[in-house]
Amino acid sequence: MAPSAHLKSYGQRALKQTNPAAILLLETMERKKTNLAVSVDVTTSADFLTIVDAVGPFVCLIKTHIDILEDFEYSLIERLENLSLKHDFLIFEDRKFADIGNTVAHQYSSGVYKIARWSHLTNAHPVPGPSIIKGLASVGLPVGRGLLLLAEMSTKGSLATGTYTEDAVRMARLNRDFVVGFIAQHRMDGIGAAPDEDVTDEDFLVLTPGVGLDSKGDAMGQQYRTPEEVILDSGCDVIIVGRGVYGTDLKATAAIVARAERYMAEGWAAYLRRLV
Ligand code: S5P
Repeated sequence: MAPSAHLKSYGQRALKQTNPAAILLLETMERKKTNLAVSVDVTTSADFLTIVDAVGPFVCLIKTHIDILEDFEYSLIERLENLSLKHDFLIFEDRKFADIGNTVAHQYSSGVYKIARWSHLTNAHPVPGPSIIKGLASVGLPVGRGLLLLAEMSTKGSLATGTYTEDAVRMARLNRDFVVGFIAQHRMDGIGAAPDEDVTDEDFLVLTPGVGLDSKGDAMGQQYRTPEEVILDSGCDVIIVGRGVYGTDLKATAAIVARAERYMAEGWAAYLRRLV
């Protein structure tokens, strides 16, 4: 396999990307010296905005599940965008699209959430085949958005392994303008390439959930690895941390900030160790 692009700095890698969302993300990581994304999986707008404001200084990316907010109103998006400008982070709606191209195009552009308007990155399961990328790209590409394919999952017993993962990478390779990388547990460069296929310059971003410092998993199949295992050993680019940062007491803002700082420091130290 070719020497992996991930041994270069995030800033150097930004220069080689063509998708605007991928460039913005890598530049932000370099500028803020963070590879931490926080997944703010809470159910009220007040908690959501308080946590985003608290962790904003320490993250390159905020990951949302916008549909779990019980009191969602579209005005929340403007407040989220203001925080994204205030703290200099990107937004990733973890929508996990999984339908035919025509349907996902509507789900991405329309409905209550109008995801493509505000989310720099979103993701999709490759299960329907390349048509899902075509549908999402028809909405997202003209407005500079990027897509991540779920090539692997963090959960016990995940079916996204082996040839499924390889096929996901092949699909991405054929849609390099819009697919900027993967939700995965390992680096994906060169996976599934034909022997005569030149993938030397390949540089897909790998964003990795299932990260925890104080726990190995939860009661519902989630599995955690440390930032060092994810960034240094597995060559991933971004650690995605949810409960490890926001914890169980959503009002304990000082503790949330302290945990965000800790994950940021661990993720960045692991990245510095892998740079050659
Ligand atoms: O394989 C995956 C893919 C995703 S996007 N495993 C995951 O856990 N996720 C998401 O990452 C999940 O939906 C949740 O929002 C976050 C992990 O949260 P945590 O609280 O377990 O860190």
